[in-house]
Amino acid sequence: MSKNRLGLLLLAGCLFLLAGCTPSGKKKTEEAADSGNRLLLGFAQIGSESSWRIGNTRSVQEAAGRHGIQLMMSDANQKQENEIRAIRQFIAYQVDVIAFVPIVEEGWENVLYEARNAGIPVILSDRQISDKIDENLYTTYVGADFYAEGQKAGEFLRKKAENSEKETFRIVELLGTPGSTPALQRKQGFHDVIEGDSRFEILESVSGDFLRSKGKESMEMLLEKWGDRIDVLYSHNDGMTLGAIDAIEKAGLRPGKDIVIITVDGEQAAVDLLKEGKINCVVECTPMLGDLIMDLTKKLAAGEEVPRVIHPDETMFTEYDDLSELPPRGY
Ligand code: GZL
Repeated sequence: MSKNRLGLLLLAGCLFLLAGCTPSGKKKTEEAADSGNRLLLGFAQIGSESSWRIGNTRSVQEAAGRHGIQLMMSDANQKQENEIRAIRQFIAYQVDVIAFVPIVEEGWENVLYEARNAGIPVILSDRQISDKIDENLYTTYVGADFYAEGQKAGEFLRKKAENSEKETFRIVELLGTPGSTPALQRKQGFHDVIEGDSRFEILESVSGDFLRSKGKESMEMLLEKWGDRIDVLYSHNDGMTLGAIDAIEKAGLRPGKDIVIITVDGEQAAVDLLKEGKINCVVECTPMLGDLIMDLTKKLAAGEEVPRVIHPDETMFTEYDDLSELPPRGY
């Protein structure tokens, strides 16, 4: 075959793909649904910043295998621009469905318009985008109710106060990634529960970016600044809490006793420390979203209606609970 002819064929193939059609002229989605071919899901993951995130990635990979869905997964290494690039690659490849974890809530309009123009449905996984963005640019959100998680943390602290002779509780807070849904809503939910209650005073809230290393650094700074005036640590994820506990013990203080510790995620390491009395409350946030995402992928590829929001069931583990029968956490 002459070089010119080969070039023309390749160009035609690219044009078909870009037009969102395979040579048969049908949308890949219709073709996949009709012929029973494996659906192709593009999943843009944000990184591996915590055991929670690693568990979330594993959940998606294992569920894709169980559901017979072909998975293209990218790792953004905590950078939004990498996520956006990956979503553009999924669009060019004409995947059947796109799912992604918005690392922060802002900055997604353009790439989501491109996905809609390509006729590819989008699932928000784990975190949400800003409500200032056209809500028609994605089909559904599957993930936690972070505001409720913050409320649970606040309600535990109120119960702790009712069971204590202390009159006042001075609180420091480790925040998750600035501008991310869990950081914004875990903070709001907690503050709304304790607001107006004179027993509680927030000394300072600082970011640990959901990282163990930054959780330790931030807690060292807070201990340096506030010392033994700190009565409570509210930390937005277990990874930062583990780092903070290192700092607390290095300062000669007893986590769970000198400083009440409330944490979110429910990793095995945090539950183990709860059983040891070094943590007082673990609010669960499950990373096991894989099966929910695959169910949604199949429904969207088949053109079925899906709920706008799906929250997995979540609970809380505290020092008042009998944890002897608690099964392994799996992350
Ligand atoms: C919450 C998730 C958060 C976890 C952190 O759903 O987005 O990101 O709480 C993780 O552990 O880094």
